[in-house]
Amino acid sequence: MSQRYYIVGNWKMNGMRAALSEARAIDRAAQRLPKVEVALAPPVTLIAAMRESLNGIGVGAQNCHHAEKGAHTGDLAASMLREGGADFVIVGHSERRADHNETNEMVKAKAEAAQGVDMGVILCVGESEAERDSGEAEEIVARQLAASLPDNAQRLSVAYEPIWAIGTGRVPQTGDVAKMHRRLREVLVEKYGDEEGAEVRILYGGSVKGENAAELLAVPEVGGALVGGASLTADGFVPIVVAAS
Ligand code: G2H
Repeated sequence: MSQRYYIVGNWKMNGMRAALSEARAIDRAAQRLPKVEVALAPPVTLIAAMRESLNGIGVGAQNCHHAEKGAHTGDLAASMLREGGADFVIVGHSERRADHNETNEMVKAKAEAAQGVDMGVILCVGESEAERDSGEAEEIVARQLAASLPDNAQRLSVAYEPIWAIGTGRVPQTGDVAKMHRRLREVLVEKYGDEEGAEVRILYGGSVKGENAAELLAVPEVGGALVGGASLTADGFVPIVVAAS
């Protein structure tokens, strides 16, 4: 298993050029903390500018189309994102599953498209509040993951993001995070085998902040964090990177 925590900021639909100063401050801090792998996924409009001005952190995209090219107005192929400066893609975020009706099959195809042009993939899964209340969350998310996984584990990370914890300030009990990550590890090992299945990092996402990062990162099988709101400023994000160092 990789020793370094992977801390990724998902800027969602936030950030104009003025926000590049925050990215630069995050980059400077990350260069002082080489034990942590840090990355940002800004809106597409900022990918190239970040790639040019940042040295110590990865830059990625928040989505890609599954096709290589063609008549898909407004979409972007993984190869285009890569040429534009992205070295990984987030796929299957619950906001895209909800806003764009993305299915597990589509998420799998997007992950494979990104791997096909040698990009990293962060594949998101997570349960709704009703699914959590049903007492079946682990099995529901395990099935979602199994159906979304690409055929190989090349440059793959998984992000477990309970939907009810996203942007709400609520986080699961660490015991529940541990149970879920353990179950997702089983799915990965079943799919890719003992060795490759153990290498895939499983990030936690959902209201991660400087104040709760150390506790969440200490949970067994948590290999990093996917951070939304708190990643938009250096003041919010750097303490999370420090907690991972
Ligand atoms: C979950 C997370 C980032 P936030 O979506 O992927 O967002 O940290 O704002 O809950």
